[in-house]
Amino acid sequence: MMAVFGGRRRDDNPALPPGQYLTESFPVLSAGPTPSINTEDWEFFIHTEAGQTHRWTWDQFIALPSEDISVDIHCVTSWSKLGTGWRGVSLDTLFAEVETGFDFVMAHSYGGYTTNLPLGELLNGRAWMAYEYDGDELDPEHGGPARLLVPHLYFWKSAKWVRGLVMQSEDNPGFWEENGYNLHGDPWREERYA
Ligand SMILES: Nc1nc2c(c(=O)[nH]1)N[C@H]1C(S)=C(S)[C@@H](COP(=O)(O)O)O[C@H]1N2
Ligand SMILES: [Mo]
Repeated sequence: MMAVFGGRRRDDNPALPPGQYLTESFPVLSAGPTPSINTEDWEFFIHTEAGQTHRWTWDQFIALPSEDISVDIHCVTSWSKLGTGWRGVSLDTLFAEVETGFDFVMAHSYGGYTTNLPLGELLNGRAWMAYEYDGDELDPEHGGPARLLVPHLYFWKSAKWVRGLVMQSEDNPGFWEENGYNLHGDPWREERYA
């Protein structure tokens, strides 16, 4: 593949959504400090409307089937990075035993960040809990020990340091969505702001 950097040729690359430019670096965007999370204390949960909470310790999580993922990521601040390599657990795997009639999810992170997503867009091989980047354990500033990876939506939906998902009957806004970002965030439709 030919690399095309910034500038006026940026719109030529069909992998680039409208209004985006390519970057080779990996910028860090965090609304607050990087929490330090010990995997011994880490847990991940999915909470349903029936009051059920499915929980995974780090050892249970890491023992789940995982896959290598190569995807393009698109930040609403206009940088895109193509062909990023991750390892993670598909949300299909995590939701396999979860029974819910609710259509929306609020992702909650260590540190308090939240973001809302439609459940349907987390399933069918489109979203992961990523714990490796480029063959190494995920750097804390990029969301380690584990982050959400939902590459078909703007990258603010990929909650770093994610600790759990709460099922919701309605698409209530998360942190950035309450501050003017779009509820959905499809980069191909330029769903940047509300
Ligand atoms: N917990 C948490 N997750 C977050 C954020 C954040 O501030 N806190 N920022 C979001 C935004 S706006 C982007 S662009 C990406 C940035 O991920 P990176 O720092 O690994 O590039 O994380 C997203 N997930
Ligand atoms: Mo972002």
